[in-house]
Amino acid sequence: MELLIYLDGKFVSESEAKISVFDHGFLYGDGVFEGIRAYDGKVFRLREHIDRLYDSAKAINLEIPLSKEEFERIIIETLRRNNLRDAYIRPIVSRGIGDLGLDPRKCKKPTVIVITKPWGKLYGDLYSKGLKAITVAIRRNSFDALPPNIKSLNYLNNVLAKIEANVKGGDEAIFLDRNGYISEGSGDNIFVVKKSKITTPPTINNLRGITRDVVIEIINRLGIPFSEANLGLYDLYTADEVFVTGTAAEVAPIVEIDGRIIGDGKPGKITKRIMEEFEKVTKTEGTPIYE
Ligand code: PXG
Repeated sequence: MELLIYLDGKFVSESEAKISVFDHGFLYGDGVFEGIRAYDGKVFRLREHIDRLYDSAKAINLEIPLSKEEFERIIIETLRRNNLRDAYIRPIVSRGIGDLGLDPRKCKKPTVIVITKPWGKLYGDLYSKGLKAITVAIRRNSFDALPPNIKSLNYLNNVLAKIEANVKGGDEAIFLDRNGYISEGSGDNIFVVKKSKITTPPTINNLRGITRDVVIEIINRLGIPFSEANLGLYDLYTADEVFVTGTAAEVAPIVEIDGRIIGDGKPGKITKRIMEEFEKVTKTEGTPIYE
């Protein structure tokens, strides 16, 4: 059975879910998106993702033609129509159909899409073994050019990082910003543990992840010393533990960076504790799909 996709007010099958070649989302990456998860029949941090979607749209001067409540209802309805309980949810809002020119004023109506798919673990057995990461030569988009805080359809910067990691044999890429500060992974935020203290970069040079926020809540609840601070390569290479966080990645341990073994080369104690707590939170919280 084909999955049903929400496309501009209708539910259509995957093979019918097509957009125009004149859609500026396709022509210029002019649009915004989100990546959301449902765990066991509940959508995790739905309102936070919707808020970020609308903030991304605001930042690119795109007005989403739906209220936040309507958007949430569409997401729930798409999951119901596909009978999903554990799912990846991808809302997309593009500038819409326009002309070949850049001018967004030619686009009269944003295109609204919601894709939902069954989903399990991103990294399989790497959650117990740990991931090998590499820092990439390509720098993270700068906040004064294309702010990484906008979750836009323009993900070429991230795709280039992923390609570099693939070529160099890493499971995940780590970006530096143009000043050489640690930024984030290709699709996740990064945390460093040193002497039982946890640090993550401030969000000027990375996307403020919803998972990042959840993990900071967990860290504070566990009473582990925490700060946001700029980090360099030295801090990564000499860390006791490193982990990344994201909707797709969840909380994933990094055990090697650029050939340096992190800690004892196995997922660290604090990382494992946070992974356990994160799993508990995703199991208990969320907006119910079938009530
Ligand atoms: N940084 C970037 C650049 C991201 O794209 C995160 C951090 C983590 O944010 P959340 O809110 O998810 O904790 C993301 C989001 C994928 C994939 O297939 C991953 C993301 C987005 C789209 C696809 O791995 N991560």
